[in-house]
Amino acid sequence: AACQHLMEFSAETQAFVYGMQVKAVQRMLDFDTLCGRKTPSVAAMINPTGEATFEKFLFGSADVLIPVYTSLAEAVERHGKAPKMLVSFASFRSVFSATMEALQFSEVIKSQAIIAEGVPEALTRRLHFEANQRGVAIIGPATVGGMMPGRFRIGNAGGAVENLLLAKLYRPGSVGYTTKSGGMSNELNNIVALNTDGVREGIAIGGDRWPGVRFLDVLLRFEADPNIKMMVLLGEVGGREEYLVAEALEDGRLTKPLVAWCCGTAAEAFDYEVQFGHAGARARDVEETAGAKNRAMAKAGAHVPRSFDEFGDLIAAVHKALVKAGAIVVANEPPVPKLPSDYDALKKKGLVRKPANFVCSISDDRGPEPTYAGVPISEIAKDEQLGVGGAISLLWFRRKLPVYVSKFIELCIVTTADHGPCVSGAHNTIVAARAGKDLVSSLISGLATIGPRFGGALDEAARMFSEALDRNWSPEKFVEKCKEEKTVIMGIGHRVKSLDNPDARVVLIKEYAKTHFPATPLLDFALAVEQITTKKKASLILNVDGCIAVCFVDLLRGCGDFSRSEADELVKNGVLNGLFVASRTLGLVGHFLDQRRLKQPLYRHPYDDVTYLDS
Ligand code: Q5B
Repeated sequence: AACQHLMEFSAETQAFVYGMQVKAVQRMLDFDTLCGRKTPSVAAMINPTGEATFEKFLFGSADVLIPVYTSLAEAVERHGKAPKMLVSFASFRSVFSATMEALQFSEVIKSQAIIAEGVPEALTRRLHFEANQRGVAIIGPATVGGMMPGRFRIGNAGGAVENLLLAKLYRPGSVGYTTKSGGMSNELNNIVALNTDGVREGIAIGGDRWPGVRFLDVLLRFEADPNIKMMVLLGEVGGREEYLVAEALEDGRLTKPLVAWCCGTAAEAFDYEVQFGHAGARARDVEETAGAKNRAMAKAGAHVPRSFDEFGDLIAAVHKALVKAGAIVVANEPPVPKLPSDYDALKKKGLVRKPANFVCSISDDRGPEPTYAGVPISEIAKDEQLGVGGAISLLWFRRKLPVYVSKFIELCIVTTADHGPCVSGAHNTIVAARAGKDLVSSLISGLATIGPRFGGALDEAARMFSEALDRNWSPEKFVEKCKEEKTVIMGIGHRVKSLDNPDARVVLIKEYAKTHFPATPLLDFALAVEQITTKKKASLILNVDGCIAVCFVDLLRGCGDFSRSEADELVKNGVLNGLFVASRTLGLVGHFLDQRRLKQPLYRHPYDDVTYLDS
């Protein structure tokens, strides 16, 4: 009965694909391209656990959007009454309910292919009963589906594009075949292509004991199809399907030449039952052995070879006789169609190249774990000496630096991470947070204040002091020159810190440099400048920006890991301000979280704190 339910497949037939099997859908569309189909063979995908959306695929070399629905009901409602096949990738756990749901739409979904393996036999039999009641054909479970060359491909049937081309599945032949699984149908695609004018239709009924559409159903369908001139059956040990075929040969329901073979004859060499790969591939009695079934089919009139080795030759002989008798007229071979190659696949084979748009020399996440300057993060994490300073060394300087250098970086980060709520950066972050802005916006608002007056004086301080030292200027001459040019000395001066109220951060940084650095010529020069500027005003101290800047130049120049030009280039490129940005980010995030925690309302500046000049 299932035979008459199995729908006709044309080059207009479309499927609903149940489950987000994007690779299978792309394979179906690639097959469409090879066959010259005008419309994609997939109408829609069903993703019951996801969201209604569109999924982008390639149809030939063009992009197509295939709709994704969350229910079959919606797919059926949106796609009209034209019959559809359901290619169901529902798992063995959900396939029963998915199939039952699909049976409610039997006026549209005429056939279903169930790919899942491991569906409980009791549920399978119930599904087949219900499907028969509603006139729906089910191929499977545990099947790859089937192949209708030149017209329609069910899911992954036929395998990779190379196989489709080698087996000429892009155009129809005169042979109808049926078998059990994907592997066996691939074998048949190849054998039939090598020995005949090709496959007209191939259906894999599935490897379970209780298939929906059965061998006889498929062969009766072939019998009724005038385009199919000969039939091929590749069965296997286990089950009794082949006896139904033998009966139909004997009583005349099957008249077309049938070449048949049951695999698993080797099982008879064992004195115990052998279970092959498919759930149904086990002989429960002598009649279910491959040998017995081969003998029964041969007796009934099928062409049965002596062994699988002769299967192809026998198919060729039967085909040749049909050609000779004029029953098969071999068509002219059309040109082999071309499928545009995927860039990724060609690249893998080394057949295409293109210059990259980006270059990166600090990190790589393509391997099993990310690397910073080639060092795996597990190694960085394990090395107690490296820490945050070590990670910064690798990412900013692309090398492991001595421990005293990474510890100095950490000291700079720790000491400048925050300087209270009143400084420009924290203030802006707080105001933005209180205006209801999110973390990133509030952080950006604070970071944006870092500049020549606040926190962003490091690079320029390094440049000014080094230039003076490199020109052998005395501290006095340097201060004099700046005065003449009416330039403020970057790294000098502080709003609240002074000789009387020294900056503890500067003390710590100076001490560290003096203790650990090989030499501190620029720090010494800057301290001599401070002696002069503080004579003018006690607040014109070497500030935290200036102190870090000159110490870092001493470090880059003196640690032995950088050439002089590398050291100069790093400063020129902005590494020192980067240090302040990195550290202050910690504090600004803290201020944002603090405001959120304290549920602070919108800030409005008081009128009495503004001098209005227009009144
Ligand atoms: N005078 C920092 O100014 C500040 C002079 C100078 C020569 C100088 C000012 C300055 C250079 C930039 C710099 C980093 C704007 C500072 C930081 C991080 C922070 C912040 C925090 C944190 C302070 C009074 C008199 C005037 C000026 C003269 C001033 N600076 N002369 N060279 N560098 N420095 N920025 O206090 O004759 O009376 O007209 O621009 O290094 O941002 O904690 O707050 O961690 O968050 O407003 O530490 O020094 O001084 O402008 O009233 O000047 O001194 O020409 O002379 P003040 P002003 P005169 S660290």
